[in-house]
Amino acid sequence: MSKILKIRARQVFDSRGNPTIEAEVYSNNESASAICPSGASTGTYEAFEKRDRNNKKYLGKSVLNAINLVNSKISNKLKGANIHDQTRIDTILINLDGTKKKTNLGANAILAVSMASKKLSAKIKKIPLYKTFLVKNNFKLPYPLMNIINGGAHANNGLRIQEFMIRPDKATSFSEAMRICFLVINNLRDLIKKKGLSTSVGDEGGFAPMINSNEKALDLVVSAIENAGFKNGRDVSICLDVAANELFKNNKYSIHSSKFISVEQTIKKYQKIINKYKIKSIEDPFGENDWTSWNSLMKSIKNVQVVGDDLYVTNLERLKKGFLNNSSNSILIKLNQIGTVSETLEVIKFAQIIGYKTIISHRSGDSEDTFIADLAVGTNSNQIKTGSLARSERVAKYNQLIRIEEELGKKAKMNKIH
Ligand code: 2PG
Ligand code: MG
Repeated sequence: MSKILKIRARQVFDSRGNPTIEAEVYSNNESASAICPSGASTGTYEAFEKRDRNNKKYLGKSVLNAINLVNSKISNKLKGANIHDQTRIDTILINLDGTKKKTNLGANAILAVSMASKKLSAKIKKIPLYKTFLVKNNFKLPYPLMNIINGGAHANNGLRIQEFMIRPDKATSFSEAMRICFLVINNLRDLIKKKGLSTSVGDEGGFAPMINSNEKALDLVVSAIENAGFKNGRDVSICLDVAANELFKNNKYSIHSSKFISVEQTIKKYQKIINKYKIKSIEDPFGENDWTSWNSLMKSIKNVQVVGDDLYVTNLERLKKGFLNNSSNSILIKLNQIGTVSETLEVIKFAQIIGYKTIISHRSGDSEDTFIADLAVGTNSNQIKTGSLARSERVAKYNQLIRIEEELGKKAKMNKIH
């Protein structure tokens, strides 16, 4: 049995330049580390991210208290634990914290330790990380959901919808999926340039041109798909993350323009853009407490992937509620919304049992850590959403999937989308 000797944490920086936690777990002369990501458009029900709000040195954003907790309480408690027993490690962490939202230790402290432990176990066993999750053979690669135009809380261009993504449905291998996205992105860059707009990128690597209407952004994406030689809705599909929590007031939504309109009108507009732009997936179309509207949308559209992110926050209780309410047909998975690897796997397992698609996701504040690439393959998740082909913290995850595909060789298959 390999035991945990000690755990050390340090403050590093995420892709937005904000402090975050890297934890390093030690055992048997080996160690492994993991970095916790951080969101900007967060759901109210997410696990708690611990920051030093009153410490002015880093404008209240440092994570030094959480780091002290890893180095003292967490390290002491996990010393001697079997590194290969992830469930027990995570249970110890959950119990040590003792709160529902992990407010004592902070989900960021807990998750960094949980992921680093998982990595160390794989390292000691000398097996690739993706082989240590739920799937034992017949590994499949996820389809990338590339966020090629950034808006909402991830850019300052006034675009109401947060993420305009493409999914290369035509691809029969992961490398081919990358090539298709590469072509569309390059064509999109040319189109944006021709319009005299900026081709600089937002937090997730997608372009963030100063356009202020969803439809103008969608027109650009369709033209880029066509200019690249593909058919929209067949070879490449458009997928959206509305992040509607940010666009909600007094039971009304301002998704389609700055004007707040009723849920019925909002659904009509959704139907219109779904048909016009052949949109195949919509994430967070309504707010995190608005269960009725989610259900109404599910009843009014067909053949569209409806994804719960802020709605479920990778939380089993909320997913069960959504299932009973027929709120969606897929779930976005973010480790730091719940705070441990084991709880994340429980949610994925349940989602797959009830027939929901699982989409593994980065956060808008992310790092060079590629844990989620392995998690996507190791859980047979249909899709992975990890930004565009820009910014190394995004590209790192795609590159890891290319390595996994290469290692699997002829056995590598793409997952099923439909
Ligand atoms: C989302 C995510 C990731 P954030 O809303 O899906 O794209 O953004 O990490 O800011 O919550
Ligand atoms: Mg989202």
